[in-house]
Amino acid sequence: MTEGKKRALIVVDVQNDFCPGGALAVPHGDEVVAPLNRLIKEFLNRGDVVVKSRDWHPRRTKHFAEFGGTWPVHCVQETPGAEFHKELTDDPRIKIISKGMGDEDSYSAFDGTELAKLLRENGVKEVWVGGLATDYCVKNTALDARREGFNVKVVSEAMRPVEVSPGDGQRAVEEMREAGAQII
Ligand code: VGL
Ligand code: ZN
Repeated sequence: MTEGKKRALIVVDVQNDFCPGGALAVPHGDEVVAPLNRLIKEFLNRGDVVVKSRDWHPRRTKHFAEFGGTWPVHCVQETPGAEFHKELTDDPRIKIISKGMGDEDSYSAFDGTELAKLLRENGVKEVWVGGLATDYCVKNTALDARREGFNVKVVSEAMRPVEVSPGDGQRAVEEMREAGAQII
């Protein structure tokens, strides 16, 4: 293990349902794949930690409009929509974190998961965050990473917003910056 500033890359929810053609498509969502693949390669080559989070919902959850929530049915466990984008790099060294298994809207990859523990056990000090969507899961993951005491870098070219309201993407960026995340 490297001394000092060990890094982790957190690839947030790059799943079919968040990409064009998916159930909750993020405009241009698939454009994050190429820059993320470059980062995955760089991090793995250096021996840094790479984590992929995935939205991993039961068919019935209050997260879905059908059961009183906000969103169309998406990323249901074991369905094609919940699979990672097929071009996203796969590697046995990558750790997978599943989230959203309950009834609450849980957007952060830290919420109800072992992510903070996993990062600490690996001596991580700094996390780099990218993926989908900027204004939900990327934002909440970056904010929680700050709360957990990590240095945070958010990779602009490797994320896209869903923008339920126009401007949500830019507001999310401001919020992350105000929380001490560096936008690169
Ligand atoms: C997400 C909306 C609903 C996300 C997840 O991954 O950003 N957004 N569930
Ligand atoms: Zn979801």
